[in-house]
Amino acid sequence: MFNRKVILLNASNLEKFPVYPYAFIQVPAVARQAGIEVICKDLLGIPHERWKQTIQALIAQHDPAMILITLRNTDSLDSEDYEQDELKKGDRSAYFPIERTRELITEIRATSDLKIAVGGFGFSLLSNALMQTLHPDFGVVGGPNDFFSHFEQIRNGNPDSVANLLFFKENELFSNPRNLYPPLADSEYTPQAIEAMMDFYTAFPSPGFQGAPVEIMRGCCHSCVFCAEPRGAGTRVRYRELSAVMKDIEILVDHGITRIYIVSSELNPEGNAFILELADRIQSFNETQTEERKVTWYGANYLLNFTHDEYERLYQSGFTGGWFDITALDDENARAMRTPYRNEHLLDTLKIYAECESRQIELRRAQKTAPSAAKIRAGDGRGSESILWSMFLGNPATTIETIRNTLQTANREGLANIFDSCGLNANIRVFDYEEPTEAILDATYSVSFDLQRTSYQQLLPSFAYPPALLKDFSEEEIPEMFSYIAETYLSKKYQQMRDWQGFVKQKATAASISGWVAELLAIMETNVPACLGKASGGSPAFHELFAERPPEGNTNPDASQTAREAVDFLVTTCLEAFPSLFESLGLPSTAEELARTTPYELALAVFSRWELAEDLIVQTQAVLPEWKRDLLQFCLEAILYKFNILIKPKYRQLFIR
Ligand code: B12
Ligand code: SF4
Repeated sequence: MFNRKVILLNASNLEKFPVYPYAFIQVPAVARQAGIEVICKDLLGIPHERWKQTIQALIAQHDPAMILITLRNTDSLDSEDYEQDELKKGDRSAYFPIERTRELITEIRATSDLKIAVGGFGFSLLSNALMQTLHPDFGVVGGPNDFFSHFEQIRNGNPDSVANLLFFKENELFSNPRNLYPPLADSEYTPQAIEAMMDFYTAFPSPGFQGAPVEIMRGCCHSCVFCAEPRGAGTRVRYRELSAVMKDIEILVDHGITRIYIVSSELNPEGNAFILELADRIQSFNETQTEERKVTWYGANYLLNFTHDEYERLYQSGFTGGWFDITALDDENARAMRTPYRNEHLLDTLKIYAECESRQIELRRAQKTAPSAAKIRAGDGRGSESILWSMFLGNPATTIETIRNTLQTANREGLANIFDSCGLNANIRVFDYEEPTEAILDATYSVSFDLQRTSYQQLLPSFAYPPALLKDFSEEEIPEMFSYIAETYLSKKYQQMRDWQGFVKQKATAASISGWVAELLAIMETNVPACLGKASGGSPAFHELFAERPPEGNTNPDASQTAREAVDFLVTTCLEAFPSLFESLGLPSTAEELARTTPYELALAVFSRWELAEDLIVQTQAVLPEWKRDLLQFCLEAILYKFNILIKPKYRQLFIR
């Protein structure tokens, strides 16, 4: 009879974002059912030199029957985490969890003869290759149910019939058939497990506890090219008993945890019924609780399939959001990436999503100003005041046309004017199982442990920018272009980024502006804003705009407003005085037209005539007298700046075929 204890280690935590591995909750829960106790230890923060000592101490204390290792992530999937400059900025080392796990196995082998088994999501994705690289005694793909129920048999050297098990026999790798287990039909959390989880977050407080993970389903019936879920967790969705989910939530609440991180492929891969039922259960639970015991919950991913009423039901129950994996507003791209989104429904559901988010923000604002009705607790996930969306636009199927269609559609549907900000990834992590084409492989680079780029090796972090974009843009230019289009044509973010004082200081002087005002007043009657001070040639606030340093060393809070008013006045008056000049340049020729225009429409107008901003300005050279030409140039630049239009030759194709 063996000691019914095993040790479970993790050397794959991410230093910049420590997460208590959910495997430390789930694996012991499954093992408990087979009467096996699991002692968990995360090696984050323990220097490599002390690993041996740590392992020896654990073995001495617990006398385990085997050592298990969870390999949650193969790497961070984020190319920035493998760039020297980025790492220096964050003062951290590069993240190579496979290598760390290999080192851990070496240390264990040097310390004991115990058998070693490796499992976890990262392991399950690349199990054969990782068996060859890490050479543990056993590997487990997916759920450990059969592993624990046949534990004694495995230890006795008879692993043949154990589902999901990988092992070597005379150096040959065997991989038993896979069983796709459902999530546990009972509660997973224990008071001890909760205590260990919260101790972890006390030790690693940044960014800190983001909610207790609670699984509700496993697997996904869709097959988005860039997603590991169907491969790692299976293509059949297996739901968890809601009573088990609620049992875990209640245990967590009893231990003071009310923020829940729902773990699933998506919240609604096969429809909304299941997640709405969960929402109703949580809502009923919350109704019976005191304010500080009410639960809020969020889920990593959800498909944008909810109606207004359904969102309302989710929010009512304490849902605080999640995110979604759309690639582009372009059906061809969606088809190539096999996402379940098509514009016919996507555009409507994006609008519904934004409307519902916006309503939530308004409600939260109202609640904040009425503290007696306060329903928002610090850190419950309901703090955001922005409406965000994101796209996997840097995907292998992205072409210039994908971007052109996306920008055009976003403008046509008014989406750019709804979202406060937009996130676009510039490249993707490449894996063999995504079956990359030759073109993608040619564009792929891997990063070695010394952060040098090498040819593609899937066990190393490997990334590819969209091959079609690399024909026109360099690897540096793609992220730059993406962040530009995200803030200008896919959201309102550029509006928050305007530095009107900086613009005025760079493009004009106090004298030139006073001169333009005087000339304009000589040819037309108009109301000069107070900041420009009609007769005196500018108010004190106006002159402060041009001061070398802001008074008393602080930025003048009104300066930007003054600068903006001054520019608005000059542009509006100039449009009114010389509409034909703007018309001849193909630009909006009245203040009303300008107010109605969008960055996209302006970019289209500008790119249909000019390749460079300088070319546009050169067109005004013939205008006389000189003051009028200078004012016109100032106004043109102000219009381009206002709408964040960058006229770069390479950007033209994003608007014009
Ligand atoms: C929720 C989630 C998050 C949340 C976590 C919240 C929380 N409090 O736990 C957040 C957003 C914080 C997050 C962060 C990250 N995540 Co994440 N995350 C997930 C998600 C959706 C669920 C993770 C989870 O807990 N699953 C449940 C666990 C227990 O499953 P499991 O590890 O597979 O374990 C099961 C079996 O494998 C087995 N098992 C596990 N270990 C062992 C060991 C042995 C010996 C045995 C026998 C069995 C066994 O038992 C478990 C029960 O069946 C997964 C995808 C998924 N569906 O799993 C991605 C996923 C794991 N994350 C991923 C990544 C990349 C990250 C980040 C690196 C992202 C980043 N750059 O910041 C960080 C890493 C954080 C860290 N410090 O480790 C990737 C990993 C891909 C890869 N190739 O490595 C995944 C697969 C998603 C994806 N994009 O493809 N993540
Ligand atoms: S729908 Fe979501 S979970 Fe399913 S394959 Fe696509 S991205 Fe992955």
